[in-house]
Amino acid sequence: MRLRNFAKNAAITMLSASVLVSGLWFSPSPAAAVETTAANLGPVTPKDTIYQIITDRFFDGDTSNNIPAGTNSALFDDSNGDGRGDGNDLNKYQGGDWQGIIQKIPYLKNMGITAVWISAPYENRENLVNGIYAAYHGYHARNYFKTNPHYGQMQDFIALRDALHENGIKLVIDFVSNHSGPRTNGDGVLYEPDRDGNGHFVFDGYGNPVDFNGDGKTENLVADINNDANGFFHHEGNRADSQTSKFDYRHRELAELADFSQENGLVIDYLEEAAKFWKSKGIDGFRHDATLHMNPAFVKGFKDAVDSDGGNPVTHFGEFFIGRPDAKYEEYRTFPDRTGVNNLDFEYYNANRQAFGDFSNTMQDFGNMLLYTSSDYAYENQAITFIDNHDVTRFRYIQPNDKPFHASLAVLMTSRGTPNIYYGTEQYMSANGSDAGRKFMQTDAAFNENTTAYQVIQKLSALRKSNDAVAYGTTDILYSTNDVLVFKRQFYDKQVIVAVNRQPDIAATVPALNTTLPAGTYTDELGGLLFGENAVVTTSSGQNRINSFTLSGGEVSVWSYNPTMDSTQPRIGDVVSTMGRAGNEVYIYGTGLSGSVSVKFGSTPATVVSNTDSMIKAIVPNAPAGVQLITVTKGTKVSNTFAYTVLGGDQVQVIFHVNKSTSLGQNVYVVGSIPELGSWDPAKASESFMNPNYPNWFLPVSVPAGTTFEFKFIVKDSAGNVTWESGSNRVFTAPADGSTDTPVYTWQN
Ligand SMILES: [Ca+2]
Ligand SMILES: [Ca+2]
Ligand SMILES: [Ca+2]
Ligand SMILES: [Ca+2]
Repeated sequence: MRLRNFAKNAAITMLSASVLVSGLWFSPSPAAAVETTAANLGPVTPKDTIYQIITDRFFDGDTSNNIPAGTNSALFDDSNGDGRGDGNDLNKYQGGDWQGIIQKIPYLKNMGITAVWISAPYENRENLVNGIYAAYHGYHARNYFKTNPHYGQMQDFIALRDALHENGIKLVIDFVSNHSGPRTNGDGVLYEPDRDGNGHFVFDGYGNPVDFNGDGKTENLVADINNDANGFFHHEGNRADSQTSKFDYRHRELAELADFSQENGLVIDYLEEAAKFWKSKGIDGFRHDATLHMNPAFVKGFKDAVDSDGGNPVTHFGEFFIGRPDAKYEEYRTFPDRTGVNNLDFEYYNANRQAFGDFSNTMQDFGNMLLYTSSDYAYENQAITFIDNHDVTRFRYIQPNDKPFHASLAVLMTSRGTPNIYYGTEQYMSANGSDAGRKFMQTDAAFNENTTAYQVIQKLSALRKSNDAVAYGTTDILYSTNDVLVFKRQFYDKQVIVAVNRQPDIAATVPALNTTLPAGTYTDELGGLLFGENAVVTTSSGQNRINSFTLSGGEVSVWSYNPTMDSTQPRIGDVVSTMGRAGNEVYIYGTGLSGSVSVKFGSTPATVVSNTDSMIKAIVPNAPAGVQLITVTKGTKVSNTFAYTVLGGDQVQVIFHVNKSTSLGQNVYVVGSIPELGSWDPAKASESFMNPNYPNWFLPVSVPAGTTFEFKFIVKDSAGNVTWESGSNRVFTAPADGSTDTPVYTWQN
């Protein structure tokens, strides 16, 4: 089958693969005009507030790149010929760029934004598909090692990085490793820069590709879906809506985009090196596109390869797009545990739309979502929460009424998770549909720093920074009805209570609430911006209470209790990353972490590199592979635990194959002697196999390179009953690099 052919191709071309792997770093250039590599600022944490920018659609800071040299002027929306984007034809480039983001840093910083997520920065196809569609969005990659010239040259990217970092703002880039460009129109191609005699890419002093071999071009074809000699792409065709199996959504095309064969060692190497190239530019994280459509074994190895390069983990979150309810919920829910890549929180998004948007669900339902996701998600505070994005109708269109709109924003900023604000939300940009929502902010809105929405974000991003309850806390629902929700975030003694009424014109009475707040008066953290009032806590018969109070229409009150914590008691609030291998850095956030502390992964001590009261930088020790509980000890006091998955080493893919006839409801799994295969526990076996050519089942699994392991295939039915194959254990050795297929085994009856 195709996968086996791909693996053979990978073996045949091993020589070129090794050149590719070793050949990515920059030619030493004594004339370097800018420092193109740099340390990052640090990963995004739940203390941050992210702002999502479609680079082309934010602000034009450099009109000279609106029609880059050698590109088609028809890609640029400028009917009136003034050299600036008109904001009319949203299928074309509008002129927004990295210089524009630099110019708006004061606007972002004053709003309390501490991280930006920008469009994929590398070159995309330079044509108009069907004469209409430009790749202004960055999702149609052409050359991962060259900037998108509509956004700027590499020196502009470096200038953006430096300007953001100087202002304490982290830089997250969109990254697309599911596909290149459209399969049609001569796209679905990949290019790379010229190489020097040592196989290294050649760049000028600014980091832009140069014509080293003198053929008049600065690029060379790597792969083409229409002449795919090295098996870079799946060739399974576009996925129809009716095709809903795991194989269909992972191997078939998303909107006819050339789908990478993430099981091919050449492709794995190429994409890992591309991501490492951008990491070397000092970015702070990746937002991974279309993770629903990717091979999780690839994602796990890819994320690890990036984090292990230099050993410093950066942020990873991905777009596992689900609806509600959705049969893929379980796969979505466990994706971060299985890959180390967090999710954009589509459960939050859907629940918000239904509770604060069309009111099709109640505030009680919304509160329930906060509770069950807190329990279901392994790392609920690392889920990236949002009320809308570039792929959906803007929330403002769904909810044009200021009061529930602002209430939704206030709840986003105080809920579990790390909030992400879609650009223009703070200016009430509104549109029906995802494409229409990608408006050009420069022509569509003012950059007004006095809007209520802007101030809600500003005040609550400050609270998120100052009170650990918001970033690290648990969630309790104190009271809920159809229209009212009162919830509490708590991290030990630190607490924040949010009371919200979504009805714009109907007041609601909240009965007296028992509370763990000390007696006293708590002022509204929003300063009455959303009609909030003070809360008075009194003690009666030993119980502290907030007396019955009224929430006016659209009222949101936020009350914070933020005592100084006992600095002798270490407490863990968050850890980045949550998966990695021995030798990698790991960042442990919380309180009481300064002074003489020791860190353990299970019972294995870890080296502490540096520490402050709020953060420890440590090194992942050589602990047994699998989930280990991190603890921090200070004197006689031991912290709470935090689960971390230790990888057994560099990850490669083993693609298992087995012939097995099954009955309806049965699926095939593999279980084996190593943690990656569940350590012989069927409950921790692989995910279910795919069977596009039934009864041949297959599944790529990420395992440590070079490991010899024993395994067996099992079948589980829909009730969870397990049937083991008979016979002796099978044995296989993982490859040293990339991926390999097992033989096609036959189930042992
Ligand atoms: Ca114009
Ligand atoms: Ca421009
Ligand atoms: Ca050349
Ligand atoms: Ca795919």
